[in-house]
Amino acid sequence: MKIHFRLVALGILALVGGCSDRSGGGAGVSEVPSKDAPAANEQGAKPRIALVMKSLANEFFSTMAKGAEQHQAANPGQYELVSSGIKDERDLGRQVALVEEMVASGVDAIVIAPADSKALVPVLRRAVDAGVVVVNIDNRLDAEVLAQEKVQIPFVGPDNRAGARRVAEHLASRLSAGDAVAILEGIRTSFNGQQRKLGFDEAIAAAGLKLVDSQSAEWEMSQANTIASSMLTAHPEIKAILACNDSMALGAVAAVKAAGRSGEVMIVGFDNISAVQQAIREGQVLATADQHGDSLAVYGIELALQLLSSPKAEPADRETPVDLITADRLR
Ligand code: ALL
Repeated sequence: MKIHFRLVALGILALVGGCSDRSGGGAGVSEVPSKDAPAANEQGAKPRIALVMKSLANEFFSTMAKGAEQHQAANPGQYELVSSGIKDERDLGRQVALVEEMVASGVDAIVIAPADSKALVPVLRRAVDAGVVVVNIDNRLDAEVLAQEKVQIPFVGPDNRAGARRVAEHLASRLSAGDAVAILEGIRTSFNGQQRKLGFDEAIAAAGLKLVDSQSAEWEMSQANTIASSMLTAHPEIKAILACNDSMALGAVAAVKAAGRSGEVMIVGFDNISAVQQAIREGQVLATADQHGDSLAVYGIELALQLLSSPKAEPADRETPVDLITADRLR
C-alpha cells in the first residue's frame, strides 16, 4: 500500500516538474541507513523529507531547491529528499494537495514555504496529527490560526520587515523629502509580504517621502508590469517603485522602460535573484535584499532532522540572515 502511495506521489511530482532526487535511487527507494544517519523511521530506513515550495517559475525557489539538493547530496546517509512546488503563486489548492500527497506517501517530515499564511494551517495540522514533523520556512504561518488549530509549528526564516526597511532606507538616501513613491505588494495574505510592506512604509515615513499608490501584483512579474505601467500614467511624479520581491521589480523595470523613463524612476526589490543582480549592475535596479534562498530550505531541513532524532525536543524558531545588496556589493 505504501509503495502504491509513493508511486502515485512520484508521478504527480514529476507532473509539476518539481521532482528532484540526487541519490539516483528515486525518492521512494529506501536504502540501509549509514552510520551517520541521525534518525531512522519506523521501517528503520533513512528519513524521507519533503520540501514543499511555492512557484517554481520564480528563480528564488529554483535556487532554494538546488541548495536543498546539494545538501542532500553532501549528506546522502542522513535523509532522502523529495522536492515539489506549484506553478502559479495563487494555486493554494495545489499546495494543499501536495501536502496531502506527501503525508499519504509516508514522508517523515515536511519543510514548507506556504503560499498563504492561513489557508495551509489546517492541512499542516493534519500532517502533524499523522505523526509527520512539520517545519515552516520563508513565509510564517499565521499565529492566530495556529492557535485556533491548536498546533505548534516552528518557523525558520528572515526578519522580512527589517530587511525591507534597510532596502527602503537605502533608496530614501537617494531621494528628498516629499518625493513620490509607490509600492508593489506581494499576495496580501502572506505574512512575509505584509512585513515587507510594513518595512517599506516605515522607511518611507521616516524619510518624509510621499506614498502615492500601493497595490498587490501577487508576487508576479507580468502583473507588476501592468500595475506599474498604470501607476506611472496615473502618477507621472513617481520617483521610485518599491517591489516586495524581485520578480515584481523586473516587471517594474520593463514598465519604466516602456514609459521611456529609464534612469528617472528608481526601483528596489527583495530576493537577490540573478536577473536582478544583472539589473543592479546595469543601474536599472538600485538595491535588493538577499535572503539566501539557497540556504533557507537547508536550515529547515536541519531543524527537521533534529526534531526527528529527538522527538521530545521543544521546536524553536530560527531567524536567518537577510542582507542589503547594492551595486557596491556586486562588484
Ligand atoms: C516569498 C519569498 C520570495 C518570493 C515570493 C514569491 O515567500 O520569500 O520573496 O519571491 O515568495 O513566491
